[in-house]
Amino acid sequence: MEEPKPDAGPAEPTPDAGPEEPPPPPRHDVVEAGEERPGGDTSLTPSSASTAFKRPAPNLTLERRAEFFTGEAVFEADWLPAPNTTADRDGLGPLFHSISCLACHVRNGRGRPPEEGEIANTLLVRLSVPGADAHGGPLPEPTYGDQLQPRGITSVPAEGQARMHWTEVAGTFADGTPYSLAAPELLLTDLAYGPLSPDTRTSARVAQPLIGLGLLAAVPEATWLEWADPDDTNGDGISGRPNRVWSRREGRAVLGRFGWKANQPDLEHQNAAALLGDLGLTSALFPDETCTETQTACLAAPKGGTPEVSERQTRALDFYTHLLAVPTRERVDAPEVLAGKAVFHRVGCASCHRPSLTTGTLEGYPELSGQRIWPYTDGLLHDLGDALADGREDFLATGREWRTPPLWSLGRTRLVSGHTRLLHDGRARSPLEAILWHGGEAEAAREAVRNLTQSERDALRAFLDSL
Ligand code: HEC
Ligand code: HEC
Ligand SMILES: [Ca+2]
Ligand SMILES: [Ca+2]
Ligand SMILES: [Ca+2]
Repeated sequence: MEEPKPDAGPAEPTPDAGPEEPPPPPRHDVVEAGEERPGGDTSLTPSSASTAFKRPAPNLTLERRAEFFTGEAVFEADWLPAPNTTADRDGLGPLFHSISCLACHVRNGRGRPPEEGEIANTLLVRLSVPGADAHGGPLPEPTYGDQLQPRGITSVPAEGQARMHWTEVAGTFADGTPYSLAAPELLLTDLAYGPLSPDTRTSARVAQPLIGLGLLAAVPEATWLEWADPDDTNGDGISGRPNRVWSRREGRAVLGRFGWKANQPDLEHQNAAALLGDLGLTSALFPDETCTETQTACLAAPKGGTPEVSERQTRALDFYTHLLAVPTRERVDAPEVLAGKAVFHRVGCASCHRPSLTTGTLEGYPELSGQRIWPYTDGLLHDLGDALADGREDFLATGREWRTPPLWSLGRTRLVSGHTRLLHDGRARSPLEAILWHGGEAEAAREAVRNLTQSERDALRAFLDSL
């Protein structure tokens, strides 16, 4: 079967044109047009490494830049419990995780898991029990709801704390070089509302980097779906399935695009869900606090308005999260980087981490429309095996499936976030460790990496660092 490929411009190599006419093998050790600007016209060369994820897209007009900074103020605001004299900043909690969005998405980068003995800070825990709600979503745990909130306002006990116990697991590359992976075990302690339901499913997830998200929102659904191969009809061991999740706004199931399991349909839902679950702030889309029936102090606590976050504020926040510039790449033409790019393609990373595509049009966002972008994702869910499984279903995503995360700006993780932790729960300490955790559909790619020589591994690392 012919492998579908969106956006087949002349510069795009043809991966598979069917048995009749075998095309010349595509070359990946050369610079491709535009790849140094992964966000198309929203790309920006950052002037400072630590603010690289905080810049507005350079193709915004001056007026729209002002709206961006209004949204930034909402994103960075420290919220306060109600009632408070600063009425446009109150309503925090009663149960919450952080007092601002920025507290988890530090410098708009990624969170990290707790070290041994620490409590989780920029990692959160989703909870559910088997079954599905009326819209096919996870069924909240009866007492603690769908997320563990580790903090409460004065009169309301925090739900509990998330910690991790780490075990080193030794392995070796085929050339005999040893490596070690840190395997996490999630521990929920200090549970203030009694035991969790015995069949509770948990999913520990770190905060994701926030660049380029509007571009991903602007990718036509058909582009992602062309890459889906749920029954692996082309027999390459890689399936790829879309998630379908509930849109409150549209009142129907739509393609899931955001979150580690593609569990949110769009940035508007993602942001409003974060306001509620992470900060305890109600908005038009999520008007009810997270308190469950048994959390009486939570139910009795004062509110900061109906809803607590105004439409003006959510609109600005949504604007902001759509239009964060994607940093430009460096060293795209360095020989080692190009050698690593060839390895990336040869071992099959690009089957899921699809290098490039073109956005469609997103209403209200001309800056994001028609852009050739290089996110290195197919936007689809993949079974990555037992070791990474959380065993928790999230709409159509099984307990073994995760959405292929974009890899753009991967190499900036340390300078932006101050650490190099990767994967949904931050267990990997480097890109190479992230690869070594891959299993399931990515097992062949992982084994191919285990069989690389030291210099090929170095080249692959140089390529990933150059993104
Ligand atoms: C407790 C830490 C925490 C706080 C606070 C937080 N987030 Fe997040 N954020 C996360 C995690 C974890 C995810 C991944 C969620 C998932 O997979 O279900 C995420 C995902 C996102 C995404 C989607 C990214 C992607 O690539 O799909 C956006 C957008 C986002 N958050 C915006 C916000 C906004 C806006 C706020 C403030 C209202 C906020 N976040 C507050 C932890 C946090
Ligand atoms: C079958 C699809 C698939 C293949 C093949 C694949 N990946 Fe992944 N990759 C994923 C998924 C899904 C995740 C997220 C897993 C998780 O968080 O538990 C991921 C995560 C990653 C991450 C961490 C990203 C982050 O934001 O934390 C890196 C780095 C990565 N992959 C690189 C590679 C490289 C390099 C290769 C080739 C050797 C490769 N992947 C092959 C699907 C794939
Ligand atoms: Ca509230
Ligand atoms: Ca809760
Ligand atoms: Ca396939």
